[in-house]
Amino acid sequence: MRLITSLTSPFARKVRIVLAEKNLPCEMVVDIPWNPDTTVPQFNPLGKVPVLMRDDGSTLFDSRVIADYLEQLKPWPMLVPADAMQMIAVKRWEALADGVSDAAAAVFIERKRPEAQQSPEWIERQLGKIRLGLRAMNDDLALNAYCVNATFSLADIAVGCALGYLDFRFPELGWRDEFPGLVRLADVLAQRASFAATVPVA
Ligand SMILES: N[C@@H](CCC(=O)N[C@@H](CS)C(=O)NCC(=O)O)C(=O)O
Repeated sequence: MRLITSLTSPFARKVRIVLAEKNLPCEMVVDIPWNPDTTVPQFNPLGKVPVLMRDDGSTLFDSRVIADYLEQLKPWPMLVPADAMQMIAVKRWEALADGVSDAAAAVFIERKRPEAQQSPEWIERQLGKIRLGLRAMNDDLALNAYCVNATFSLADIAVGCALGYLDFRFPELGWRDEFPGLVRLADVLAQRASFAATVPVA
């Protein structure tokens, strides 16, 4: 297997962490989808990373599909619970955390445009999603050790990647000052080898 990835994408990081947690061998191919010479659209018509290339030449995207595929490929250690309702809970967390990552990535890209073309209203709308998303995650986590059923899962991976992306691109947001539950979770996750090995780098 090969993973087309960037070293900054929170979605690609999610998949890289799942691969590491499951100890699945996978070649990393770094490709920045924004570069003019990117090959990503050859493998994903949407032009986004991550893309998983299977050994039979077929490709999988996006990160949620890839994570689900890897769970089927190697169910242990289990990152998505077998129980249907717990599985839905994990996927809901993943959707929320990925939504925060989506909004953050959108702001980052918008701010790279010439200043005169940027829309402050649109940026504020995305920042609102980040703020409310963080609040919802912090409230839902409450005093629990992990997001779902006190057990490390794909939900924690998605949340950790969203928080890591905010630390990387938006340190000025200061989310750590406001959301103590998320700080506690992020600090626990940072100790895992899979998280330490995939910290975003420019
Ligand atoms: N929903 C997708 C989102 C992937 C995504 O937005 N990737 C960004 C990097 S963070 C990307 O490749 N953007 C390039 C583009 O939008 O053209 C997933 O979960 O894989």
